[in-house]
Amino acid sequence: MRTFIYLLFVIALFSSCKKENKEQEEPLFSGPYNIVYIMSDDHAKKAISAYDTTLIKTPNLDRLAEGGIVFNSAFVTNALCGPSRAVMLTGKYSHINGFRDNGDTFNADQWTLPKELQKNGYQTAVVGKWHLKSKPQGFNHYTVLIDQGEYYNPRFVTEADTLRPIGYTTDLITDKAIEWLDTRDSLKPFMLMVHHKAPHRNWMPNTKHLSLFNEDVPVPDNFFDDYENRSDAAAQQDMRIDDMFLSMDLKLQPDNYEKETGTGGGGPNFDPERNWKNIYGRLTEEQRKEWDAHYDSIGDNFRKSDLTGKELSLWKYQRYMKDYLRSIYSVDENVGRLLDYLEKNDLMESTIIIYTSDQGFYLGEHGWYDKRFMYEESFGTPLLMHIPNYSGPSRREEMVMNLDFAPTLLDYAGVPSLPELQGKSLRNIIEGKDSEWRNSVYYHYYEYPHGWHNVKKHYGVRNERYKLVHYYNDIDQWELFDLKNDPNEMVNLYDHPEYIDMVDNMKNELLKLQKEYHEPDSIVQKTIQKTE
Ligand code: SGN
Ligand code: CA
Repeated sequence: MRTFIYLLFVIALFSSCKKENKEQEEPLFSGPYNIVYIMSDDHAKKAISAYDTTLIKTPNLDRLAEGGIVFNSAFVTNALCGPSRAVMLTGKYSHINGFRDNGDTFNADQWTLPKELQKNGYQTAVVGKWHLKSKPQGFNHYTVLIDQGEYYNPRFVTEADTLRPIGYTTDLITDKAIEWLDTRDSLKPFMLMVHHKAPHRNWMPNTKHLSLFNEDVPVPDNFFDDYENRSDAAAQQDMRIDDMFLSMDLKLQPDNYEKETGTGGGGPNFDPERNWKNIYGRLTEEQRKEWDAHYDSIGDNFRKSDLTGKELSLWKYQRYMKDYLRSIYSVDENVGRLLDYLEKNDLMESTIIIYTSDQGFYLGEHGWYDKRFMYEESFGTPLLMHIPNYSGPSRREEMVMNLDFAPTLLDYAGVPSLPELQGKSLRNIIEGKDSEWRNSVYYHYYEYPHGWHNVKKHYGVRNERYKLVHYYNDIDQWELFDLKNDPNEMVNLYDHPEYIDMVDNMKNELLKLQKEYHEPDSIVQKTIQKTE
């Protein structure tokens, strides 16, 4: 039945284009929409020119945003890969969907968006990073990377096979996505999820882009943060650019330096040099030649320059940023390839396109890389949407979340939402139907003390102006920030006498959200104890 309705819509759309007399035009395509959901890994908003033109030009992402919507205040519920993906698939917070940190295994038997769409006549496919451990369910087709995946010559698993194509992963993921689009049943609506590995650590660009970004990149004002006036959690993380590995992060070879010095966030048993040897060893001879042609001289210069102290930190920052931006260049190029395909195949008028990241990332703010914290850089995430025939405002300020993706896409698919979904359909904002959008967002991060980077467990609430965070477990400290006067979150106002009432207000809001989202009592109690 759905197929039939879809076919009618397609016919209606086609005939509407042919008619000369405007008054007799059929209504524009109104669904069920196709969905192309593109998600990269660790892409900071600041590295998309639709948000900020300082670091990089991303013409294809901007092209997606043009005529569409740029969400300026999009957030994740838990700034880590697996948890974010699980939220997207289920429309529920980590404590409900059961996937709290990257050490968990996703319970794939639970309700998910692709299963629901499939049930309602959609064809579904996912290509790229998966990282949920259990086998994908609810997809007519999947080609996914194993675990984190590799930047070059990656291993993919499909429902039938293991593949190991030669090439650069961002290109290959797009190839596979286009192959699927080409072979799908074109009479049915579809949802295609394209999950890039890039620009995840260790930021390996395509060799053809190694010559880009040779100018130095501006250094954030708080790069040399001393973490004063913050909770101890900020000082005790292990994600400083200063502590990056010379080998796997900065791509030096062992003869370029005396000894590896970084801590790199992986704990004492992680062996960066062995890891780098494996990664580098995966390159084909030809790839290695192109790689070395670029990095050999960087290594030679590094050895000769004998950098120390701040100079060394800044050298690391520049090395990191250049590889990060080059990796994004390829993501942008490949988004362009996909858009070209959709345009050539007349799919733009019937397809919702989303570009987002599994969370934001630090590009030197507080001296950091990685994510996890509820500070703006990682809590925030890019969100660009193409909606066919959209003519509303191109920027939206409402606080939206990755929690909202499932309800939004159900809405555009014409499938009723489920009461247990915890997000809201963005269509309400997009079509101006909801004057009562949420005015605060709730966050909860769990991966501690296991996992990477030593970021303490915390939860918090943010409204338009203020943010309250509680670090717990082996610490019991709070932070309050005024985002208007202190956008870089450098001054914790929690103990400031002038903010006693504000702290109270924010705690009440926090409690309200914890109850609304059904946090377990053990968590709610941690807030209540502090409220009395
Ligand atoms: C890897 C990285 C970490 C990163 C986690 C989680 N180390 O373990 O730096 O925080 O992934 O990232 S690496 O040596 O493998 O690069 S996530 O995006 O998958 O959550
Ligand atoms: Ca990520």
